Amino acid sequence: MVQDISRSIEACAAHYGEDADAVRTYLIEGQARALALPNRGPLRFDEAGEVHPDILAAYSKYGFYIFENALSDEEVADLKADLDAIRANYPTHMGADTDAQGRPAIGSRNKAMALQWAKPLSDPLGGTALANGRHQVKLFEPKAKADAPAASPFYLAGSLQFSPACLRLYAHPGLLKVVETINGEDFTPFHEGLFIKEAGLGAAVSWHQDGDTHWDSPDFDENIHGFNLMGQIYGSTAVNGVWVIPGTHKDGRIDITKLVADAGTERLPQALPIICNAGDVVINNRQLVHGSFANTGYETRVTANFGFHRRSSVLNVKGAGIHAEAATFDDAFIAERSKVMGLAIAARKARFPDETPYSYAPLAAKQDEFIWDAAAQADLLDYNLMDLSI
Ligand SMILES: O=C(O)CCC(=O)C(=O)O
Ligand SMILES: [Fe+2]
Repeated sequence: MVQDISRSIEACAAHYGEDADAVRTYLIEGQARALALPNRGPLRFDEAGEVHPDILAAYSKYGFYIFENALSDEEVADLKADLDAIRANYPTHMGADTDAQGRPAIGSRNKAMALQWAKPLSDPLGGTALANGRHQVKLFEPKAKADAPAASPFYLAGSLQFSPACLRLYAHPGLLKVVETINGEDFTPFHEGLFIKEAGLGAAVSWHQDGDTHWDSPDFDENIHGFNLMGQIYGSTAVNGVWVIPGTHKDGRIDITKLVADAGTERLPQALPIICNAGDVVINNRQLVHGSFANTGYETRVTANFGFHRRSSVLNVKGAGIHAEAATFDDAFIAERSKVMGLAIAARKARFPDETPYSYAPLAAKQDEFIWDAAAQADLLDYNLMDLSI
């Protein structure tokens, strides 16, 4: 069952003046092309407990795959409740230290990157040098309603410290089996965050590819910059969702300015939207050309992103410095950052005691030492200073 977003498609098209018909057609046709691709379905394993080869083949071919209903209703409800608490703890305005109840606001104690704001419906990254200039073109910025705030939260980095439900999601055993299959059992963390695209406010993320360090590596391949898992808390649509160009994760670095110039429009004809219901989780290759338009529709999207790398992609590599200050990731650095996985497994076990926990090979001998409680959650403060940004 796909959400009916006809009203949002109309609302979106109405922002584009003489391009309204083109926008409407792009959204409707993109949605149809996305739903026709054979890269969605439940998490499936064969008799030996291995990830079903059809999933791996489709992921490799298209660069993304949608695990439908990967999250239980209970898990989605936990994520929504945490998100409500996070919203209630937003600073009263950008730069404020306290929330509406006078409490220290989310992010006010952090040294690391935490809550990021954007002007409603803007494209804050496109055409700028931010994130090493990876967002090459600036997207159209629709006009927000007159009563919209000057800025609204659009990204929360280091999300595992702010949300026990996100921490537990990080240890989802079926998803981690997929991670292990693609990146090896000694896989490593990358970075976690929430993309917040509130209805009528959410900013755009211009077309880009995520990787930074390994494009010219002699060992370059489709998996060298890792992938993100994208847990959908409310669902994801043609209007509010991420659009991707399938297969581009194999092509190396792409001149996006030229793609847009050749197409004569920012609505890249090769792209299609990732369409999900709440509780679906996407695996998205970081090398895919991807981006999202401003959310002019009536549905909010919040994506719980959590990414992973192959150990060989980060070990003794100097980081890109995008998600955290550039450091060289030696064994000890990676081991320290990976402790979050041990804590996440413990947190998940406490909440879902009947589930068989994931066994993370690098910590298997030490897993019992991880105890999740409020103090352990608080100790995560600024854990993302050690993100493995490549
Ligand atoms: O969620 C979005 O709108 C952008 C996602 C993205 O760029 C990413 O996950 O790397
Ligand atoms: Fe991205």
